[in-house]
Amino acid sequence: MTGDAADARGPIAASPTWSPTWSPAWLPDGALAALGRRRVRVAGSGPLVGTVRAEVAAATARWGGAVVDDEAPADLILAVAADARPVGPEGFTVERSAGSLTVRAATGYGLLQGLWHVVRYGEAAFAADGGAPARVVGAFAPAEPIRMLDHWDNMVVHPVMGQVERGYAGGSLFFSDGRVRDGAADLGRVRAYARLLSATGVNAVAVNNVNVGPTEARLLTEHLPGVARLAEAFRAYGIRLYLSVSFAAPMTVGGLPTADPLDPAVQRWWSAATAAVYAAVPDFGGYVVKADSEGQPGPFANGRDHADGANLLARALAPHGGTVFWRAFVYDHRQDWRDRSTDRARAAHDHFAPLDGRFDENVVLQVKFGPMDFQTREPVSPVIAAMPRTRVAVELQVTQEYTGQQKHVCYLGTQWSEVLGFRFWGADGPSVADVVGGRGPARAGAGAGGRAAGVVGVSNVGTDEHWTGHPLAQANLYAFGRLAWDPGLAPEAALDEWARLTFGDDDAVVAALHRLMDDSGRVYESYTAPLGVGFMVTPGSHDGPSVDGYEYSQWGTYHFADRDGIGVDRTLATGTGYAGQYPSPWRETYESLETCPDELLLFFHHVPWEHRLRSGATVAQHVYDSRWDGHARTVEMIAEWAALRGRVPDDVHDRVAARLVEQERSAREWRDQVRTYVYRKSGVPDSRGNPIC
Ligand code: GCW
Repeated sequence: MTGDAADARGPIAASPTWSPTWSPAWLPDGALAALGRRRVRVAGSGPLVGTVRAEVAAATARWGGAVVDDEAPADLILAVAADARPVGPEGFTVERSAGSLTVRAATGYGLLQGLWHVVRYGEAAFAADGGAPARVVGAFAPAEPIRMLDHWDNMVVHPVMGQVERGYAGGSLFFSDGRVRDGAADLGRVRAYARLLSATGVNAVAVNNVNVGPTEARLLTEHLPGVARLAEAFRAYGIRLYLSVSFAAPMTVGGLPTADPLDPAVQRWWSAATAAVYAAVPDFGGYVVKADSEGQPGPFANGRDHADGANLLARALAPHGGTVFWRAFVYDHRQDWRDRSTDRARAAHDHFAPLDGRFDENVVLQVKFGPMDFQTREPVSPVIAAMPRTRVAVELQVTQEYTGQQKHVCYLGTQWSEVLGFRFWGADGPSVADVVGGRGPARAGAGAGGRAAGVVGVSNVGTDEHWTGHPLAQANLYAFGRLAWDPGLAPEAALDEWARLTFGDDDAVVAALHRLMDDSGRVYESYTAPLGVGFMVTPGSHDGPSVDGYEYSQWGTYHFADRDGIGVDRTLATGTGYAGQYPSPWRETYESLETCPDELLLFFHHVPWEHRLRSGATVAQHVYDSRWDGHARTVEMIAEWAALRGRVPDDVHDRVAARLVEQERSAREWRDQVRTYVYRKSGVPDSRGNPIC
């Protein structure tokens, strides 16, 4: 939801502070120690090979190894080789022979990824047994060509949203006082950020908010020199820069009387503006667009559709090799809550599925993972399955808008892994990761497996010294990149990599982090909105509980609780028909009360309070118990973290400890509000006898 004057909001973003120092996150000095102790040879040329060489030089100087030349024996060889093409432009191979490890890639980018691969395994990369059980040796390539982070950063501080919309980690890394940052310190930090992202596999960033204000609309014009500075910092690590643009820019920036996509003057304006961007940033990635969504301008104003709108920008970008990311988050945000036939969950599919086949090749349709809005639990958006002739990217939310606002520990790798692994056509069919990676089902007119795009995440960073407010939220940023590169990586394995890189190989710390974090998404879910119903949050800020906060509002986010029951009937038989937007078998699975998974029951069905879940508990009792136990778990978490004092840096320990106290308080508030609400509405007692406050 956007800043809407009529929408009451609490405090949102932390004040935009600039920290002159920052946490090394998952690249502390020690992370490069194993490599730094070796004799390393780097072969190849070009800017990214230069980055690899500089990393190796710094690490060997620090840890006593050496950079060696062609003839000398080496423990590690990193080489760009013209014939090393079996793994595509971003991949690399790793071989071991006669005691040395050889990384080969066709490009500097692939070599840089090979370097991070070796860093990630530490000493195990060099172990005589091949680092078993780690898979050090082999051929590696990303499953998803697009691995992008979108920043919702404003240049000026928005009166309601702060500088970073839904940002919980301070101000913007990129902008300050209405300008793009400059100066060595500021750009040095952007470069440090690029380095961290590169080590996760992220290869694209959009630097400004999709809600584009008047100042930000001019990133395309007078702020271009600043954009070029940012692009340069990212370029050193192989990351391409994108801008969010306003569909109305031809009017607001260009002074034209219309933004109609079919108007030749509008088309000329976009072509000229885009050419100017490429003159400043030759490897510019392209545009991200939120159109006809929550008040942003779009093609509907001129009676055009979203294919017309997206293709307008795509054609301006095409001569330069750029791409437009067109968001599918289009719905009626001025709904009447009494109207039960309008279902926000249906909206994206209703708007976009009929347009399949009409988008140009360089359009990527960017679809939020669920049909509503980044809730803790939603079904996977059926739009992803409905567009075989369109390039589709799935959008995840790394920033914790609805998942604890970086005050709660909530490891999101688990959720993303479930989303990316979801199989629309049943267990033997392709997964979401396959579909967005261009490996979908073969369908008439769609090519072998659809078209390739990838994964986009909304970033969770800011100027905070820990980057992410909650230091443990760094794991989400790390896991995002790793799962976008390899969606088959177990979320616990991604967490393990992050924990060992960040805190070193202290098994007690790593084990404690697994205990705290592996299940933290489910713990969060267990004390907040139950069984897929979502949106029981404080309107505006989305922070903390308000069971009916959005119930009688315009936003289309209802749970329909009354004295008899709760949930939204989205069946074909008696509801909004949303379940029918899925292919089989899911349309039948969701349609039936008998087969609908418990965790999504209230998303698809309106049921009596004493309806029995597949687990055997009634809905009311499930809500009572899980909220009670979920809160109890947060009490344990405080003690588990306390035991790590002295084993992790003190500043990290203090910050996490303080936030765990807040998490416990908030979980208690959630527990009490939701339990009380259910009891008051239903009159059903808690059979376990825990107090209703
Ligand atoms: O999740 C909602 C947020 C808005 C955001 C919007 C979107 C950038 O509440 O703050 O606006 O989604 O994704 O466009």
